[in-house]
Amino acid sequence: MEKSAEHIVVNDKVIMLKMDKGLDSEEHKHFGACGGNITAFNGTLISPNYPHYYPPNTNCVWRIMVPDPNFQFRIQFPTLKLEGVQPDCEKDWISVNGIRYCGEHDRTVVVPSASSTLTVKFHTDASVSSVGFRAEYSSFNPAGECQGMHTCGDGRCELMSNKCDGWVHCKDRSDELNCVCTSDQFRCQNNMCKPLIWVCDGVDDCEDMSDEANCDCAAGFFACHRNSCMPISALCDGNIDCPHGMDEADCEKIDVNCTTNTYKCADGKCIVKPNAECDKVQDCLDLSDELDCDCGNQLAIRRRIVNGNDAVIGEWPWQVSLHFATLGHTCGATLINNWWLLSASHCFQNAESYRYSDRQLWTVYIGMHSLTFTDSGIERRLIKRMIIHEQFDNITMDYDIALLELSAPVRYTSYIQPVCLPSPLHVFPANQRCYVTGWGLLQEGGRLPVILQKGEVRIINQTTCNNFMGNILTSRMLCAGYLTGEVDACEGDSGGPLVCEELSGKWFQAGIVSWGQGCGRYGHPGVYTRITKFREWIHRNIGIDGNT
Ligand code: 4AZ
Repeated sequence: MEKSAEHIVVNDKVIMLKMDKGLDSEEHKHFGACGGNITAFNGTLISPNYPHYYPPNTNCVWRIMVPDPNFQFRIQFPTLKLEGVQPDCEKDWISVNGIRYCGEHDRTVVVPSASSTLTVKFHTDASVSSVGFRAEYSSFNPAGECQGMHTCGDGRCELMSNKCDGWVHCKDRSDELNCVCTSDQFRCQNNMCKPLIWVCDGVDDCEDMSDEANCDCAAGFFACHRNSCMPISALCDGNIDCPHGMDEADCEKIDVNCTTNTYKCADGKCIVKPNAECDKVQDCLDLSDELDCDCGNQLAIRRRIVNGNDAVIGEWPWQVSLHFATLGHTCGATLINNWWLLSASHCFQNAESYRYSDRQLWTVYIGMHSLTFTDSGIERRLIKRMIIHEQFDNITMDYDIALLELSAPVRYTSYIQPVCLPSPLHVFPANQRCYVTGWGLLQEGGRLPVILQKGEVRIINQTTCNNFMGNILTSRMLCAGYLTGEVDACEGDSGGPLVCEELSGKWFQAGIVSWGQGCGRYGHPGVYTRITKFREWIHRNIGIDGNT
């Protein structure tokens, strides 16, 4: 058996013919069969009736063997929705080589098996049922598949230089496990190594909070944020060292030279404080930093659902759904004031049979949560004026920004609020947790949701992202998501927002969903239009005199 993927597929097809039953997933779906003995290098298992609810009182056993004993299996679950609660899983469960899994998982669960056989059991009790599972199993040769490279649990090969560098590259995190930390790294409680400079920076990089624990500051250090420590010399030095720029806040340095680390007041004076706008502290002598701050407020909700996918009603009150002709939801947008929406230029480019550039063919829904129109308080508008950025390039996707003027203004409610637009110098630091929201496809090539979806993504450093993407990003673009894929925007989310919460509790829009190679793919995070580059353009076009 050779190592190339093509061979695996070819062999797989040959070997699939030898299966005990007609065990291709389609046949399971059609005949309701479940379980059986399989000899294959890779394949797919689904629960009976998938993607519809599985039947009660079901027991299935699959025994899977890889034809080459030098190979090992891994199995991953792109969908796993079973009644029950981990770890007991007393209701419905699936087990892989004796370990049970149940409940709802909104990210792929990867189970390395370290063995050339897989025994997968599926059990359901007599009570409530759910969507079930879709499992993809594949095999790899741990001895030689990734010569000179690291083999991830899902078989991907990763450069050795990516191993133990603090960034997770493999979906199963195996490139960051069992590392010997270097002198400039911190050893997390879970044994991952992270750069020392990430310790006590307010971001849970270890994912077990160990890099953010015990952050009481020693002499000569000050607390940045959530007890994180920095040398005193970093205070008010004009450089942003702490998350949210806390080390440059309250420095009382007004009328300093305007640089990339300063905020410019309406009177032209600069202050050494990043993200000073609308932070509920009056910094500029002319008070301009706290003017026009009726934005970015979540009025209808008190807390968010952790790790949920469905948004809570009123959680993203600036989110707008743009419906094209008879196609229904087609793009997202955000409300930036009573009259204007922000969206992506590429949503309004004509396609073969659709005149997307015709403003009269669009309908705008504001205050929407479910595409079924069941919520009260939805405002419907037409588009009076469409402003596409004059430098939009539909090949490179540069300048992917558009403004839409509403046919009539909207009144703000708990469910309809504008988002805050960041000043050109607003900093969204790498690793900051932000949210992308929209009614886009749930998976690449998948279906559209009915309820507004939210996904937590992290801002990715521009240089890191550009390296990954082959240097095709411009300075008007920003990456967010995960280099390993997983949470991402997709078709239909375009034009919608990437928003980040500031310490003041206000939400600022960092990006507009623009493009990406596929959705949630490994090494291809979502690319967004970088809003800080456009506040002056936005203000010029909607008739507000910008101060920057
Ligand atoms: C799209 O087709 C699209 N994964 C939007 C965002 C992304 C990919 C595609 C990002 O509108």
